[in-house]
Amino acid sequence: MTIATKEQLNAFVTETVRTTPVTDIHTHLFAESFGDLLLWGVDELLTYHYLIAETFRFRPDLSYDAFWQLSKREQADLIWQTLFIDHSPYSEACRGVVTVLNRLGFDLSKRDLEEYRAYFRSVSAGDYIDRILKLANVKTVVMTNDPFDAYERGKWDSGAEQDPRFLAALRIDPLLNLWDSSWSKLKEQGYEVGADLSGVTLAEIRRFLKDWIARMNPLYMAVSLPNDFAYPEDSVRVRIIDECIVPVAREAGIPFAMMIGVKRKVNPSLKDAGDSLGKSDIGAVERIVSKYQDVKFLVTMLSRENQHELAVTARKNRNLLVFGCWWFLNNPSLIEEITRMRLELLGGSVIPQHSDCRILDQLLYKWDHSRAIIGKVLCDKYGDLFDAGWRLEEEEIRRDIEDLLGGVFWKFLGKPDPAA
Ligand code: REL
Ligand code: ZN
Repeated sequence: MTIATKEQLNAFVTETVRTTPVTDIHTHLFAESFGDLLLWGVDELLTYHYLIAETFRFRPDLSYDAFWQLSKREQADLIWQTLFIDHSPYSEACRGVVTVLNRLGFDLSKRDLEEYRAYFRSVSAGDYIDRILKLANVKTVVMTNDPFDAYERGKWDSGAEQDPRFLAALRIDPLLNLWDSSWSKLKEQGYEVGADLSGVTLAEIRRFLKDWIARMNPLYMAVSLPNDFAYPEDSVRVRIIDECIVPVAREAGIPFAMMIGVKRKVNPSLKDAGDSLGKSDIGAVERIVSKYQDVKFLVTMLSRENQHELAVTARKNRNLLVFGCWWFLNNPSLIEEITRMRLELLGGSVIPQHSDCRILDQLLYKWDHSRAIIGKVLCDKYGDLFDAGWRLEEEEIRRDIEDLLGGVFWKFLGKPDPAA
C-alpha cells in the first residue's frame, strides 16, 4: 500500500522498526548449553561492569579491594543502593536496568530488589531465554566464542546440541594482542608453535584457526584492537593478520571483524570496568581493506571522532561493512548522531546497531532504546523523501528495515538468514 500522509509514514516506520525481528551481530551471550557462561538475572544486571564504574564515582570511601571481596549479591545491593536509591538512575546503563525491570512487569514503585530476585529464582534458564528473545524480538544472537578459554573449550568438546538461535563468532584477541602469553596455550592444544613465529608456527596458527572454524562454524572471526592499531607494521600482530587471519578468512569465506579503539585496563583496579578508548588511525583501516579486496571486513570503531571517516572509508570499499555503536557510543545522543550520519553517507548499506549484551536480560533495553532512535532517524529520512515528492510503498519500507536489522549482515556474509 502506498503511504499517503506524513502521519501515516511516521506511524508505519515506528511500528515496523519496533516489530521487525533482529539479528544481533555481536553479543557476549551464550546458549543454555554453555552453562555458567550465560549470565542472566537481576544480580548480573546490577553488576554489569558499566554500573560498577559508575558506582565508584559516587563512592570515594569504597576501596576497590573491599568491593571485589563482596559476593555478587552484596555487590548488587551496594550498586542498587548507590545508583538507584541514593541517586536517580538516568545514566544510560542505569536506565537500561529500569527498562528491563519494567518490561518484565515488575512493580517499580516499591523498588524491592528481593521481589525481583524471587522471580529469577523461580524461572529456568531455558524458559528465560525463550521469554527474553520473544520480548526483545531478537531472532538470532551472535556469541563471542573464545577457543583460548578452557571452560568454553570444554563446552564445545562436550558435543552438546547447538541452539540455532545462538550462532558463533570466533574471537581471536589472545592471538593478535597477547601472543607472548598465548603461544604456549596453542602449544598445549597440540599446535607446533614458537614464540618467535619461526618454523611451522604460522602454518600451525592457520591450522588452529581452521580447526576451530570447522568446530564452531563461526559467522566471522573477530578481534578488538587497541587505539594505536597500525597497518602495515613490523609486528607480530600484523604478521599473523597477513599470513594467517587473512588467508584463512579468504579460504573459509568468512569476514574478519575488527573492533578498533580500545585502551584496555587504564584502571586495572576496576577489572572489566577499567577499559577506555582512544582515537585511531583510519589510514590503518583504509590500507588493510583496500589491500585485500577479496576479503570481507566488518568494522566498528570506539571513538566518536573516528565515525565520519569510517563511513567515508566504507563508501570507497565495498568489502568493508560498518557495524554498531560500540560500548561508550551506545548512548542515545551518540547513536542518533552516528546513525543519522551513516544513513546519509551510506544509505542502508550499514548495520546500524549490535547490542554487545553481556547479560541476557539486557537485550530488552539495548534493543528497545536503539529501535526508538533508529525509528526516529528513519522517520526523518523518509520524511525528507516524502517532502520531495517521493511516494513510498509500505512493502519498500518493510524491506529496508528488515535489511537494517539483519538482512544487510546476511547478504554481506553471502548466507541465507537461517531464521528467515
Ligand atoms: O567485545 C569487546 O571487546 C567489548 O565489547 C567488551 O570487551 C566490553 O567489555 C563490552 O562489555 C562492551 O560493551
Ligand atoms: Zn563486545
